[in-house]
Amino acid sequence: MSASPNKSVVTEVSRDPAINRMVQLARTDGISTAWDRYRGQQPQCRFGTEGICCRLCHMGPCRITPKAACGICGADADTIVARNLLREIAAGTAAHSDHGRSLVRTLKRVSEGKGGEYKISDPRRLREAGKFFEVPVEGRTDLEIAGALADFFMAQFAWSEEPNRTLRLAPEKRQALWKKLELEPRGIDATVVELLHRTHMGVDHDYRHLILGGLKCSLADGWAGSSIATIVSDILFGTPRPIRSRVNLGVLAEDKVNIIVHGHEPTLSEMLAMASQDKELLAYAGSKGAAGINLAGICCTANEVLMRHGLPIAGNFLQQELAILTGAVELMVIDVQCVMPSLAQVAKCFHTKLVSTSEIAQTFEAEQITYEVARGYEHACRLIRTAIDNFAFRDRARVHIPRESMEIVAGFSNETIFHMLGGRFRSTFRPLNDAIMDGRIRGVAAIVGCTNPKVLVDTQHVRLARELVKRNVLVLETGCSAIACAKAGLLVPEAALAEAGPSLREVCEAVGIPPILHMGSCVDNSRILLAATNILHEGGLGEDISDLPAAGAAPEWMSEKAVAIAHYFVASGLYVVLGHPFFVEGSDNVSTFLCRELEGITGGRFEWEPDPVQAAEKMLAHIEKKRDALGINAKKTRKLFDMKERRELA
Ligand code: XCC
Ligand code: SF4
Repeated sequence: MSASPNKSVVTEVSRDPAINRMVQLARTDGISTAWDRYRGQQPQCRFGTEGICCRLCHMGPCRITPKAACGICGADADTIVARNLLREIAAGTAAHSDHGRSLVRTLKRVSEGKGGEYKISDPRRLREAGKFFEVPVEGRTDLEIAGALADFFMAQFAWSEEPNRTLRLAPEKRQALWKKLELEPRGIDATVVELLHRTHMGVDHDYRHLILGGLKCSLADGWAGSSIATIVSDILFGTPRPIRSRVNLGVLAEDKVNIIVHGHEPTLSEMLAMASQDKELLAYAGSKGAAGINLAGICCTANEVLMRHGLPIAGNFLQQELAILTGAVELMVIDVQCVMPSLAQVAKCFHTKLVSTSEIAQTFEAEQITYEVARGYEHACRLIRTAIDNFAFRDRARVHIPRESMEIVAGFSNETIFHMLGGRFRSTFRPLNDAIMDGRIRGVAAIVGCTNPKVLVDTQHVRLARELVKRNVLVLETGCSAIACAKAGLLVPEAALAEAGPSLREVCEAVGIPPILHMGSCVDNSRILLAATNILHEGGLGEDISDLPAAGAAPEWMSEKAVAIAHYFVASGLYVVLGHPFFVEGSDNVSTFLCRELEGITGGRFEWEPDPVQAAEKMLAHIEKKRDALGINAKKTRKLFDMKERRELA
């Protein structure tokens, strides 16, 4: 590859020894990884970092410099920075939502009896969703409801005079605010298109107006595209329940055929999970000298199959190249998002086969298959056979599987939390609300998002989570953040309890939930939005998400999807701390708008804070501010009555 690794440099790139060792091994072998290429990019472009390079038309590209305060068309730093940010939100929203759409297509196929081995795994969730979205359910079969619900969800993508109906998942007061601010998206695709239109040369120029447009688009992600993805995944593949598994590169097995699923859409991986249990295939693997078939995940596909099947996770985003570097991966199946194009180069150095399975995603030198829902199981079996056949080509002398692997408990959907908190008789969030109200739990924090070679990988996630639970804040996690904390042992309930503040610990032990809850993949950030809504509906903690003693954070984020997520959290009224800013620092006005002024508009705002301890302090300060506003911090002083008062009371 272009940036050749420097063999002599030994540096720690992560808190995870498995990562450090594999990166070192790559350097010794002369194979470049993201960290080498990161070094090759130094110094990174200042214009890009500050967001003040515009190439939205071909009079440009234009850059804002001390000599040139405007581009050729007259766009200033504020306009340029805001437009660039919006295009990221549009791309992030598009990615999550297209993932949602592909699941809806599968649901539709199933309803028509053309879904192959796919089925309705959670009919209860199907009926609940049908009822909620006013799709008739009475007297209809599951498949009829599934067809109607798929049509309803599909209609959410197209432009409509009506705001997206899925916004009704949000608390009423929030919906009213969106209406007042004209932030309601009217069709997911239409809103993405609108954003691209607005940011075309010569359209929308006022940075405030632009950013509000960005917030509207982000709502089409969180409360529409991503929510649809989560709901349909639950219907098709089952609503997650607590499940135990293991995480980190050490889950790869020296004596088994190792297959990695990497990417985001859970459709094919579901079939692979099923096919990996197939007796014939297991026997075939045995005939080739393998002790079994070991399916493990990377990135959010990993989270999906972990949440539903307890399949092990080989690692998060920056471990994708390292997994192949173990020399023990027979097959890596990739689909969409966060899949590095470098994988083909790394795979070429080993026997690993790389197969791309999405019609929209081709990687040079990876084999391409055209995935069809109706033939999903057949595809999966064929892929597993390919992997088994490849086992013989593994070079045993080059196998280096790090021994690190940690236990993990995941699978905390809202349905599960309801159930766990409610105990035997009634599903309810009440015990959680009570604990927040009486201060044993100070509040709730979401830690989400990617890992990034700009920082010591995983470290910010882990330290932030530790700092928060220590301060008696309940932590919700998704995506690569959850995997980072899992590798550090924080998703083992007993270990996390040991690190939790005494009152958080007491509540968690009493109701039987861990202090850090793994809620799923990145589209499952919609579960976090719903958790906030559920807490509000339970009562006693205000009427809107912005009233809640809650905050969000993405300490190591890198993707455009993370940009969209951060915006829909803020548009939903949450305070969001990012480990590094968006590419907006070239405009003080845009930065001030995002980090200060937005609070007066949506009730949420951004903060940039690279230090995890400071980030925890800031999140806690915000949480305490909200608690004060709710009046739940007021000390309940016991009133002592004198005799006269007692008589009056009687
Ligand atoms: Fe990708 Fe979802 Fe980021 Fe991880 S957290 S690097 S987006 S896999 Ni979503
Ligand atoms: Fe330059 Fe304006 Fe064209 Fe951007 S839109 S490249 S600032 S002329």
